[in-house]
Amino acid sequence: MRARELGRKSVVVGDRVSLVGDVSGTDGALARIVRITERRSVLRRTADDDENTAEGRLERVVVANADQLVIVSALADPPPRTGFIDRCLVAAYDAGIEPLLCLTKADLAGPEQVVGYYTELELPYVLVRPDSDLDALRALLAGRVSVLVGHSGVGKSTLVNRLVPDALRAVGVVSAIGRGRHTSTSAVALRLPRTPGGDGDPGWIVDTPGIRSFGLAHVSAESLLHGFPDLVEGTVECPPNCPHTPDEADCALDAWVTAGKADQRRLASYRRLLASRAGEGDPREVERNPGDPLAGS
Ligand SMILES: Nc1nc2c(ncn2[C@@H]2O[C@H](COP(=O)(O)OP(=O)(O)OP(=O)(O)O)[C@@H](O)[C@H]2O)c(=O)[nH]1
Ligand SMILES: [Mg+2]
Repeated sequence: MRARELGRKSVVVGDRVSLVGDVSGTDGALARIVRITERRSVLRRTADDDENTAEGRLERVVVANADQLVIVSALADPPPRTGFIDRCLVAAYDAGIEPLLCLTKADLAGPEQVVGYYTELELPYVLVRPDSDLDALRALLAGRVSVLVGHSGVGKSTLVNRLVPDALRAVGVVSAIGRGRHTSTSAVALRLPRTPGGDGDPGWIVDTPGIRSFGLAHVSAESLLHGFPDLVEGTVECPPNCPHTPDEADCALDAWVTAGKADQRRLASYRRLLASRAGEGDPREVERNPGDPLAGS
């Protein structure tokens, strides 16, 4: 039970709390959460990007005290969306959580396109297929709290069940993004099991329900840039208070891209986020980027 003075939505997955009462864990035991320890990190998202809309103001804490954001993207079925991954990167940098890209369904398609898009970023990534061993991933999860985020059907729960065989997380069939049912409906933190020969803490993993979009209304326009470390250095030559928008003739980012220092598509993605924060258009609209099948968010 939660002590009443803590309020309704105060405790989230990952919180460290103080309990009073019967903490034996036996059937019928009752304990009360009386205090929430100060959070080391808070991963948030909003329903959309615009703080002037009701959805934009509706901020959700996804998880507290995570060290690592595992961005789970299938290489096919559903297809990868770099716009979504870019949003997750912004949220991770904003929350002070390290990102890790986990590309699932590598048995269905190759990772070249997605990995190529992030070349300048040196974003760590792992590939997962049904028959791959998960040692590399386990090593990256060890000793930390990691939270899995991704669209519905990308294989988060499948992965959790492989990592934590006792987890028994429900696994669903893939339906069209945004229209189907999400198999997982709440976030759950699970302790990773010790592996034979593995020493030290194997870490914790948090499975979350699939999300349609990662709204960023809570991230300021300046902080958006932190999700694009490959562009940051390019802004050094910008005039003071440069908005970095396409119509800003003196913005140095175009020259930065022309000089081959960053990928044109990353700049386009950053500018789409800027525009979406300003309330221009629906961030979930994939059709706005017809030239780039990867770009949807
Ligand atoms: N071919 C292939 N299929 C996979 C792989 N991983 C998961 N799947 C399948 O993808 C479907 C969806 O997997 P889930 O684990 O339920 O996906 P999820 O991300 O937890 O989905 P939500 O709970 O809705 O967010 C299932 O039919 C899995 O069997 C993989 O590496 N390769
Ligand atoms: Mg799931």
